[in-house]
Amino acid sequence: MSLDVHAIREQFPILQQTAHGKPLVYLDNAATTQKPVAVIDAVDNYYRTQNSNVHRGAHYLGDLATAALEDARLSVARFLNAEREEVIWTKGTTESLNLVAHSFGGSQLKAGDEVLVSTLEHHANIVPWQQVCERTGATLKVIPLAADGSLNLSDIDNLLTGNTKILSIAHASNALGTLNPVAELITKARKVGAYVVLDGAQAVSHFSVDVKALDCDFYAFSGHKIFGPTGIGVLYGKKDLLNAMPPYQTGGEMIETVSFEKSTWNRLPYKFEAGTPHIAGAVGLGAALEWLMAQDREAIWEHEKALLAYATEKAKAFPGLRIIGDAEHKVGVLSFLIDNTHPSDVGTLLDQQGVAVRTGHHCTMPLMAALQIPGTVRASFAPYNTHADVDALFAGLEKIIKFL
Ligand code: 7TS
Repeated sequence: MSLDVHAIREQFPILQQTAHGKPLVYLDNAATTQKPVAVIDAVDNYYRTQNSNVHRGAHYLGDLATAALEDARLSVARFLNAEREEVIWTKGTTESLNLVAHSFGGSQLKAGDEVLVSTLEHHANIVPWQQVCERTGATLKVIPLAADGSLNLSDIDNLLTGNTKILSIAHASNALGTLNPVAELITKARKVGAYVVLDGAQAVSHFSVDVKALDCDFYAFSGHKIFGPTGIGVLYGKKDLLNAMPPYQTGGEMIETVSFEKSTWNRLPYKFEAGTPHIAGAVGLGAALEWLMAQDREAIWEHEKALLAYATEKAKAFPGLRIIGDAEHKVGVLSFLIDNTHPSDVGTLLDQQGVAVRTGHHCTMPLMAALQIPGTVRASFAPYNTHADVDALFAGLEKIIKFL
């Protein structure tokens, strides 16, 4: 069944507006996605009818808010095929990865150990590991890049060794769209006894992810990149690992008992949720995941692949355009450069025509260095994008070429 894109678009009110007097063409979905009415209404309803603090059992509204927060957690658990207590609320992928790096990495790593990441990681999956390696004496190692923007795995058996304690890798690349062979990498990591962390920020909105089938140890994603609110995200972790880890942040909610001599920790998942959580955000994310799970996800994946293939074909025919990252397996991201133009100029001129893309290094400076480019222009697709959006992008580029 093909996707009814028109029916999907109607559920995203923001797409109906204009930008600089032109119909809005939103192609910056890798930065953040737009929100369907189901999410906007869930957040609105939460503040209108349920708002209270949670887990205090104090009164009627407190019970409603707690139930809403915990129902949202159940939605995440169902979405990832995880257990309820394996779902930790965070601010987003960045905080999720910091939590794993500092709590798990910080307690596991010692001098001589290695953490393996890849060249195409977002800074959020590099810098926390760098910090923890510095603190523990472990070494950060890097999987190199192949010419097409996929990972060069020719030397993987020398990189992933008995010294590798943690492999932390993007499920899909934000800058290039490359879909990494995570199943194969997890199998290899298991053989040397390494733990696996997946940065799912650019994966979960595109296709279904089953953490049990993948058998990863940790999985991180952000609400705002999957049709939910900003400021809320998820860390999935295997229960036995989470139980053995020290808390990341301390304070209210995450404790069992506190005295001036000693404090003890709450059970999972609360041990990792110090302070009042972003309740409305979690409710919105729960609604976003329920909305997405009610869609035909296979059809969404096929639709996005078709958009990418259409855009790639147009890009290849466009004079002076160089695609950056043309791996065989990709999510709907088209990164490119145009001869004799600067990415930010292209972005600004596209914006004037109502077309939203992102330009720059996309928080992947080591990747840009490896590619020897300062940045790219990036168009990234969501289920509500159409072939007409791709046409608008290329019509915009035609005008820019004439102008520049
Ligand atoms: N990991 C990946 C793969 C990402 O794409 C991003 C955000 C992050 C981590 C961090 O997520 P956050 O929600 O905590 O900020 N990527 C982008 C992007 O490509 N453009 O803007 C944000």
